[in-house]
Amino acid sequence: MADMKSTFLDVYSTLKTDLLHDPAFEFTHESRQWLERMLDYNVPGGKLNRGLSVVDSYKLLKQGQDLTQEEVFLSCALGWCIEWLQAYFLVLDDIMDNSVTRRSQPCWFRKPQVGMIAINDGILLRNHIHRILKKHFRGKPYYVDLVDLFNEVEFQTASGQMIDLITTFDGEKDLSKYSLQIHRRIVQYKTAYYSFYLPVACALLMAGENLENHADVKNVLVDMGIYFQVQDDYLDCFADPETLGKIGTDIEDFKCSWLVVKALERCSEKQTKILYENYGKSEPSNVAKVKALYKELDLEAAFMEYEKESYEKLKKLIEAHQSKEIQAVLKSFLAKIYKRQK
Ligand code: DMA
Ligand code: MG
Ligand code: MG
Ligand code: MG
Repeated sequence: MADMKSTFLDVYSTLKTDLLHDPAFEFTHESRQWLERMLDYNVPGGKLNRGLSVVDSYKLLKQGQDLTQEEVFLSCALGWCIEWLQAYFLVLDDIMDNSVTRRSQPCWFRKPQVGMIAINDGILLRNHIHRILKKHFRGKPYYVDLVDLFNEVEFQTASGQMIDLITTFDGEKDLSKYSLQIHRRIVQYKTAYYSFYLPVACALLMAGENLENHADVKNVLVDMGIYFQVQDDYLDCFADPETLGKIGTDIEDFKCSWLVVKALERCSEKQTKILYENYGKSEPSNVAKVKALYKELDLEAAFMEYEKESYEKLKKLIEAHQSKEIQAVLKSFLAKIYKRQK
C-alpha cells in the first residue's frame, strides 16, 4: 500500500498532462503555464485521504484480489476527481472565510499574481472533474451514475456552504440561534457527503453496485463525516497551525462551530456575556478572550468525550453491517480519522 501513493501521484501527472492538452481549448504557452501552476498549487498538496480511499475501498470490495492495471488507474482517477472537487471548494472557501494559509502555504487567492482570478480557477477545477470523467469513463456502464453522483454531491456541498455562510450573518450577529442541530445540518451538507460518502460511492459504482441498495452505508458515512467536521472545528482553535497547515478563522468569522455551541451550553451568565462581546471580531484581543474562555470551560475535555462517544457509536453501527467487505471499508475510514491531529 505504501507505493499505492506513488502510483496515485503518477496518475495525477497523467491527468494533469491530459488537461494541459485538452483539445477543446487552444492553449498558449502562458495559459498552459498558468494552469499547470494552479493545479500543482491546489490539487495534490493535501493528505489525499479522500482520493486514496477510493482505491482502498475498491480493493476491499474486491476482497483483496489483485486489481488489473486498468482498475488501478480508474480507481485512482476517481480518487483524483474527489481531490479536484476538494481543491475547487477549498479555493473558494478560503476566499469566503478570509483565510490566510492552507496546506502550509498561503491560500491561492492570497498570491499577489492571483487575487480574484482564484474564483475562475475554482470554476476551472470544477470543470476538470467532468473533463476527466468524460475522457476515462464515458464508455463505462456506470458513467451516467458517476456524473449524477458528482453533481448530487456537489449540490449538497454548495448548499452546506450556503448555510454555513448565511448562518453567520442573517441580519444581526446573534449567538442565541446557534445550536447543535443547526451545527449538525451545516456540517452534514458542507463536509460529510463529499468527504465520506463520495469516495465509497465511487468505489461501489466501479464495482458494479447500485447505490440505491446502500442507504445504510451512506448513513454511517454521513455520521462519520459529521464527526470529522467536529474534529475540524476543534482543531481550528486548538491545533498548532504548523501541524494543521492552516490558521483557524472560525472565531473571527462568527462561525457556528461545534466549540461555540458547546461553550454556550456550559457558560454561566457572566461567561455568556464575555462570549457575546468577543465572538466574531477580528481583533486579536477579542479572539484571545474567546480562546481563554474555551480553556476555562474545558472544551478540550468536552471534545475528548465527544470523540470517544462518536467512535464507540460508529464502531457499533459498522459491526451491525451484514457485509464483511463493507465493514472493512468503513473500519479503515474510521481508523484513518480517529484522534487525528491534522
Ligand atoms: C469546509 O469547511 C467545507 C468545505 C466544503 C471546503 P471549513 O471552512 O471549516 O474548512 P477549513 O477549516 O478547511 O477552511
Ligand atoms: Mg474555511
Ligand atoms: Mg468554510
Ligand atoms: Mg474549519
